[in-house]
Amino acid sequence: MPRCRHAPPRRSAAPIRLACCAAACAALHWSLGQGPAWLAPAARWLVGSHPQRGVGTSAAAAAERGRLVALAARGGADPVAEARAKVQALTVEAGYSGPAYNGPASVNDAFVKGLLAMFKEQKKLPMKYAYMMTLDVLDILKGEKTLQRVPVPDGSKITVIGDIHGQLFDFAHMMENVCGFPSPQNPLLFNGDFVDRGPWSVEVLLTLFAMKLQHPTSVHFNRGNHESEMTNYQYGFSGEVQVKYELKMMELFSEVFRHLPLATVLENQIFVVHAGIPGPDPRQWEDWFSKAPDEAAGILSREGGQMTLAQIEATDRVVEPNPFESPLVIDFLWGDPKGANGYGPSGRVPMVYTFGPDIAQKFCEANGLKLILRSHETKSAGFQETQPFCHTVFSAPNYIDKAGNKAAVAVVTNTGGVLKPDYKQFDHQPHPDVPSGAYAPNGPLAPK
Ligand SMILES: [Mn+2]
Repeated sequence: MPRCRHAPPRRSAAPIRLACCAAACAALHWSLGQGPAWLAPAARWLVGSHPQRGVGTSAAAAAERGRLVALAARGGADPVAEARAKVQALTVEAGYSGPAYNGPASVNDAFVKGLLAMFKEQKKLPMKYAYMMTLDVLDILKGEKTLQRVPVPDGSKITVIGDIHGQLFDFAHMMENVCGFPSPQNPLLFNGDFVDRGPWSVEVLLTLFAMKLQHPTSVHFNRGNHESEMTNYQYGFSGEVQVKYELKMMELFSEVFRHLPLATVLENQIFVVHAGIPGPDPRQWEDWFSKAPDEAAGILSREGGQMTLAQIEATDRVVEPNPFESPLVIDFLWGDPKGANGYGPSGRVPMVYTFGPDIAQKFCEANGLKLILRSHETKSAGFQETQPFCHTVFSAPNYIDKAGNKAAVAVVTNTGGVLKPDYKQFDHQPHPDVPSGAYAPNGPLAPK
C-alpha cells in the first residue's frame, strides 16, 4: 500500500487536510492500478471525502453502489459496438404510434415537436430508437472539438441556454415560447447540465439529441458537471435510465457525455463554458489546504501565464472529470466566479477553484475576448451580470421545485460586429406530480 505523499499540516486545518489526503491517496491507488479501478477516485472526491458534507451512510452507500454498477457496465466489450449489435435485435412494440427514427434524415420539425408532445404525455420513445439516436449523436460529437468556434455574423444571433436539469415541462415551454426551435436562422447553444435532479432527464436529453440530429451545425452543446458518471449515479439520471430503459444504456450515454465539447467561442468574442475558467498555475494544493480560504486566495495565481484558446483546443476532453487527471475539465465544469480578486476555494467540492473579476479579465484580455458567459449557478432573475467580464445564465426555473427562481436564456446578437447578450426571462410551468430527485438513490422512484 503506497504511503500518502502529503506532508503533515502546518496549522490546524485537520478536517480539510484529511479530505485532501483521502482523495489524493485514492488517485495514487488509481495511478498504480491498485484498488477498485476507475470510478473510485471521482466518487470519493465527490461524496466520500468532503468535510462539509461529511461521509453520510447513504451517500457512501450510494457511491459504492454507483461504483459497482458502473464497473459492471464497463467490464464488457466496447459499449458502442455492443449498442450497435443490440439495436439490430430490438423491435418497436406493435402499438407504438409516435415519431419513428430511421437515421438523422428522418428527423424534421414534425419529429421534434411530436417527440416533445409525446413526452409531455409521459409516453416513452421505443428503446430501439433511443439507442439509434444516441449512437448517431455520438458519431456527430466525435467530429467536434474540445473548444468549438461558432461564427455569429453581423445581423445574426445565437441563443445560449443554461442548466435544464430534466425539467421537461419548463424546457418545453422554453422551446415553444421563449427561444424557439433550432434552425439555421435560430442557432442554439445548450450550455450543460441537461440531466440529473429533474425526473424527465431522459426525455430532455432525447429531445436535445433529436434537435442535434436535425440541425448538427445549428445546435451546439457544452458539457456540464452533470454530464458525468459520478453525478449521474448520485443525482438521478442513472436511476431514471434504469427505470425507463435499462441500466446498460448508461454506458452509451456516458460515452456521449465524454465527447461533448467543453467550451464554445462565439465570433471570437464571447467564451461560453458551463461553469468556470482555467484555475491557477501552479495549482498549489499543498499551500491551499494548509491555509484559511482568504489567505489561500492570495497565494494562487497564474505564474505560468494565461492559458490560450489554442491550449484549450488541444486538451483531451474524452475523460471523466477528475481533479488529478483532468484539472482543466474540473475548472470548466465546476468553477464559480466570486466577488473579491484572486482565486479562492469553492464551497461545492474539494479541489475546485473560484475566480475573482481580475482573473476573468486577464483571461479575456489574453485571448482577445470580451466576455465569459457561463451557467451552473441558480440566479433569482435567471441571469446575472456577475462580474464585468463574466455573466451567468440559468434556464431551470424554480430549480428542484424549490428555489423560486426565474429562468432566462441569453440571446446574443451581433450588431455592427459587436456581440451583446440580452436576457429573456421565463417562469416555471405546472408539471405532473413527480418530484425533483424522484430517481436519485433513496428517491420515491429509485430502482429497487
Ligand atoms: Mn452545473
